[in-house]
Amino acid sequence: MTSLKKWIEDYCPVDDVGVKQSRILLTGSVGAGKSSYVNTINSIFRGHVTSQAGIGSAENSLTTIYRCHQVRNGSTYLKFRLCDTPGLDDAHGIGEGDLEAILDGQVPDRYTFHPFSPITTDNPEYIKSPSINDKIHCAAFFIDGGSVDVMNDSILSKFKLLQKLANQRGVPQVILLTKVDQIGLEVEDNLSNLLHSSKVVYVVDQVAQLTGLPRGHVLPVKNYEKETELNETVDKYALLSLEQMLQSADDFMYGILDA
Ligand SMILES: Nc1nc2c(ncn2[C@@H]2O[C@H](COP(=O)(O)OP(=O)(O)O)[C@@H](O)[C@H]2O)c(=O)[nH]1
Ligand SMILES: [Mg+2]
Repeated sequence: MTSLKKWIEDYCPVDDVGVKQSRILLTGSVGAGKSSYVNTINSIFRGHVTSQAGIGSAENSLTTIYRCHQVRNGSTYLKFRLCDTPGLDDAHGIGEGDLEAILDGQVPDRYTFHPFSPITTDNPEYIKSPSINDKIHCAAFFIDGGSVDVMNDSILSKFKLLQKLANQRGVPQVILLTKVDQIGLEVEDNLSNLLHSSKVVYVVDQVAQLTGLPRGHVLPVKNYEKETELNETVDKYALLSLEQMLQSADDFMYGILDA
């Protein structure tokens, strides 16, 4: 655990590519736990449970602002950003146009999305000539593991959209399977056995099969939501998922170097 945390503290994007901080896109369904994930990662490096990204099922889930969160580690910032979106949703989220612009680094931090009207090139905020530093280097699609019907058709079609756009750009994808504490009752009682719980393994397999991603790209996590103190198991799975996403971001950059 401490070595995992240390790895992330020491993490730097691949040399010679010109990326200062790797950018991880957080997308998926509204309410799947994207903002809570930002808070979870923040909490781990702050050393106590904290809340920075707007979370919640009421007005905050309907947040329409793009935020590229930095994570503070003492007096410095870690070398990645967690780019939080409202999620892919016809009514409250963003659509294909905004998603493409985000992947390409054309949407600035703190941009306010407008449902049904994606950012356009004539928008003064639109980043016309994004550098590699502005682009997304790894895309995480969040799925609520606690919902009974984990992968309904609508979620699957949103994932397929992300997959299509990310593949066109060579951006690696992972799935973050959140709320694993809600998959089975006994899991909540025994968080430390989370990964080995057959119910979680079953859902991971199911999601991998439906999306066509390798099982190792479906990452189970439990976010801090009601806790007031840090928990080793929560930290471990959150850090494992982050490590994997940063390694994927590096793969993307090596791909550019080797092209
Ligand atoms: N039990 C449980 N609840 C969670 C978890 N992650 C998020 N939540 C709750 O799910 C709701 C939506 O979370 P939020 O982070 O706002 O979702 P977002 O729309 O994807 O940003 C909030 O009430 C969170 O407290 C988790 O891992 N377990
Ligand atoms: Mg959110």
